[in-house]
Amino acid sequence: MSRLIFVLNGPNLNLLGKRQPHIYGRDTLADVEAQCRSEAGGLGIDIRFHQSNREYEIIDWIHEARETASGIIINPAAFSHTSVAILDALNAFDQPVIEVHISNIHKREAFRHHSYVSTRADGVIAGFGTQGYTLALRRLARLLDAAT
Ligand code: CA2
Repeated sequence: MSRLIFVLNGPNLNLLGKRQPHIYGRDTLADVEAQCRSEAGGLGIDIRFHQSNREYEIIDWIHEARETASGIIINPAAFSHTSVAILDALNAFDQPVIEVHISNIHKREAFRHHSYVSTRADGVIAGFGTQGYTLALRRLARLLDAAT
C-alpha cells in the first residue's frame, strides 16, 4: 500500500492568514503545507497538497487519489455545506477520508452545521485551528500502520 496522502483545500483557503485571523488564525496556507510536510516526513508519508476555488479541480484530485493514494485529508471549506458532487467523488474513493475544519463549524452559523462530506468521512476534526491537519495526518499514519 502506498504511503501517499492527498491534502485538499477548498475555496478561499488561499486567503488563510491574510483575513479574519480571529476565526482562522494567523497561519497562511503555505505555513499549513510546511507543517504538513514536516509532520509527514516524521511519519514516513508522502503528501500532495492542493488548494482550489474550483469545485471540478477538487473532484479531479479526488479521482487522481483513487489511483495513487492511501488516504485523503480534505478541508472542503464552503463546499462542505453545498457539494453533493464532492461527496459523490469521495464515495468512489475506497481509502480513509478525514475532514478537517479549522474553526468549530458547530459553534458558528446554522448553515455551517451540516456537511455533506461528513456523511462520508471516517473522521472529522473541527475547531483545532490549523493543527487539525497534522492531527489528521497522524491518524491516517496510524491507520496505514495497522493495515500493513
Ligand atoms: O473552518 C473551516 O476550516 C471552514 O472549512 C472554512 C471555510 C468555511 O466556509 C467553512 O464553513 C469552515 C471558509 C474558508 C475561507 O477561509 C478564509 C480564510 C481567511 C480569510 C477568508 C476566508
